[in-house]
Parts: sequence; C-alpha cells; structure tokens
Amino acid sequence: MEAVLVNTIGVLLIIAIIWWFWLGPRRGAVQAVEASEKLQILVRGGVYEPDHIRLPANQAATLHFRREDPSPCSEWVIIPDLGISAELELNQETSVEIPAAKPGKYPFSCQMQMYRGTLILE
Ligand SMILES: [Cu+2]
Repeated sequence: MEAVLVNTIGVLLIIAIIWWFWLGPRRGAVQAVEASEKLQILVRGGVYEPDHIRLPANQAATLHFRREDPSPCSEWVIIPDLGISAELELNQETSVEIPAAKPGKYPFSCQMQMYRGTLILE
C-alpha cells in the first residue's frame, strides 16, 4: 500500500515537472490589432478550425484565435517561421498580428504540435 502511495506521488511529481517546463504559462509577445475583416480560428477538440488559411502575401493581417479547449495544450499558438507565439485566453478571442511576408506556407501549432495548421501566403 505504501509503495502504491510512493509511486503515485512520483507520478504526480513527474506530471508537475512536465507542466512546469512544457505546459505552464510563459511570456510571449502578443499584439492586439483592430482589423476590418475578421479571420476567426476556433481552437477546440484538438483541431484549429479552419486549419488552412489563405492570405495575400506581402500584406499584414490579423488572425483572431478563439480558444474553447480548456486543456493547457491549446494555450499557445506558435508560428515559428514568422517568430510569433501568442498566449490564448480561454473562451476569449486573441488577436495575432501576421506581418507582411513573402509567399509560402507557414505552419502554426500549439507548443507540443498537437494542434496544427498552415498559413498559406500567396
Ligand atoms: Cu498541444
């Protein structure tokens, strides 16, 4: 019985460590920008909806992420090729500014890459 307790504590500690280093809150640059046309992306059930977004290249834009998934997995959205990472508030809309960039495919994901999407600039 005692061994079970010790094991349980060990497992909880490991979860706490993983939480702290990989899933916990981190600081990121979030820029909220007013946009005339709304591009809303729902974050729920392990997928971004839509997960492919086409935008004109060489033109700044704003994406509005609405996170409805309470799991910490979905807390951040990261676009590595554009140097963007944004923290998403639960049940709120977070504006993510996309800078003018050359044509191409720019993958975005949560920090553990369970949520995945692609930004297509053309
Ligand atoms: Cu994730």
